Amino acid sequence: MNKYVEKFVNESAALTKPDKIVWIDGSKEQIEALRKEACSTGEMIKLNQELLPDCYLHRTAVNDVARVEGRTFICTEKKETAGPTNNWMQKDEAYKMLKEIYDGSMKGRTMYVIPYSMGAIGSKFSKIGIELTDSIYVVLNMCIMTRVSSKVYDALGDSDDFVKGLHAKADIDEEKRYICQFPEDNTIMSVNSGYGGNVLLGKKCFALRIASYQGWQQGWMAEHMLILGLEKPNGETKYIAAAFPSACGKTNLAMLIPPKEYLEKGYKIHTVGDDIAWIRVGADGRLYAINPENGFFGVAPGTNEKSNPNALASTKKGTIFTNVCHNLENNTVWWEGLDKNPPKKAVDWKGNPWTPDTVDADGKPVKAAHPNSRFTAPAVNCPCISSEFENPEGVPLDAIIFGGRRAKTTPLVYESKSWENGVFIGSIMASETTAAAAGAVGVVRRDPMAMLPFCGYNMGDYFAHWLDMKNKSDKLPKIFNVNWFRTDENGHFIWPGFGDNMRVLDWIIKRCEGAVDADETAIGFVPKAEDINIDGLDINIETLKGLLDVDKDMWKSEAEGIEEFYTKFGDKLPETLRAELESLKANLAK
Ligand code: SAT
Ligand code: MN
Repeated sequence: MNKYVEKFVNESAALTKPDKIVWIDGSKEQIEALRKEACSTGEMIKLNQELLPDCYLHRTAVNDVARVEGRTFICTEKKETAGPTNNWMQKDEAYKMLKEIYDGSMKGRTMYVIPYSMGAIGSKFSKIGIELTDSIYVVLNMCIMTRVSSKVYDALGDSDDFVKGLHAKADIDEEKRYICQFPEDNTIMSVNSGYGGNVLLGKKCFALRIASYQGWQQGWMAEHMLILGLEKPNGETKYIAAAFPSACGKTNLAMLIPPKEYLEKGYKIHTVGDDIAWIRVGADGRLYAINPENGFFGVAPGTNEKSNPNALASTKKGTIFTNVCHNLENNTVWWEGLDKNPPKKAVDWKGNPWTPDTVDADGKPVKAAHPNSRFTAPAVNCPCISSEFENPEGVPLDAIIFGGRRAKTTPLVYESKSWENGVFIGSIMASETTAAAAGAVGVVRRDPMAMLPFCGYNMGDYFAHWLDMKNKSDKLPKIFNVNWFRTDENGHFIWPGFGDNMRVLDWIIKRCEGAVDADETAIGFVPKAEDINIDGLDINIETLKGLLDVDKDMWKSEAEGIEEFYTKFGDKLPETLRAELESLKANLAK
């Protein structure tokens, strides 16, 4: 056994005092035994094995259903390292405070030791983590979301280069819930939660918060991005990475099915990843991306045969459902937006009996599934998974897309004028908040590169790191911004979205190939309306022009918002970005 792993396990066990320690090897037999055990205690429910083989349902505590940004900390020696957008705790103080909470927290429980690899085991891109947890639910989810295997120890050898993650459910006490990242020590400590993003430590805590810090130190990037391959009728595949905040449709875009007109011509979309991209400069100077994950932790509500058939198909075997509705008619699952046949006899996400007529004390309909209920599905289940999914070299990027959820202001698509301008566009991203994080929903907030909750260091340095990629690569992808969410005066979405987003990807690829012209506006290059293919859509060219419109007055107040946001960063804000803002203001004044 690697002596650093041994020391980590021994020290953590001395602190948390579990009754026993179980070493996870990811084998079928071990997984099956854990499923059985979880079902015997009610932690999981075995679903209809004919309709949903190897699928299970789990409910978290009612107070524990989303990431908790207010209780997520970057713990470093100095506050400046964490920067103005992160909660910070001095790291020694954090360790001290946490040790008290962890002390004896696993008494009467089992500690599981999970060896996992983010990225294919042994790939240059990949990184190793060891998560210790007292939750079988976490073990089983990690076995889907990451590569869990004893082979990880072989890849690690006698090195100390792994991320230490310690998770304890403790009492699921909200007041003592902490999700702490120690990027200077490759350490994560998560306590008093049992919900996905807080406890599957390979995901946001490692693959984004710790990895973004590592990338900054080592010259690569960890981003909150899906990765897709767009295959053209001539067989050539272009790769796109796209950053959107949580629950803004990354999984849907990554698994998009092109509209009929495109399918007939031979266009296809291949999914490489739906949430996280690790990006490095390759030997040829291009940017290459891998998806470090091995599964999809997708939002269930709204996923259906029409919106995302590939995601739905991915959930038909070996999937864990969290906080969805339990359909008692046939022991399967249901959620709002799955179909128009809600079960007549069911249990809601809180564990209460539910029918379509169930109302609360105020007479309002009760939701069967939590809006942030999730499926954890193996990537191999996805019908459109890319042949490059396991490629240890990653895929070369042709375009990077930023996108948010904005009812107004931001046009359907525009292209940056340069890499620097593209970084500026990423840095000013704003989006309406969603149920993926605890707190108000629908409030516009700045979320640079969709990394606000996930950047493990000072965001001013993060912007500088993005700009610095220009010194590392002379073949950088083009940068675009999209917004599928513009609404009309009645609050209805104007753009159909989903599969029809292919039409926008088509324009983006054409721009990368220099095949179409565009109009230069104050904010960047906007398509000529006739270059977006709307054949077969209910939208006419005038509506499309409206979607592409850049309203100078709205953008003037946007520029004021950006200016205010930028002041947070003080002298950490790169001069290049300040100059970009000045140039935007000058363009708007013209
Ligand atoms: O809950 S997760 O953080 O894993 C998903 C998300 O919010 O993007
Ligand atoms: Mn995400």
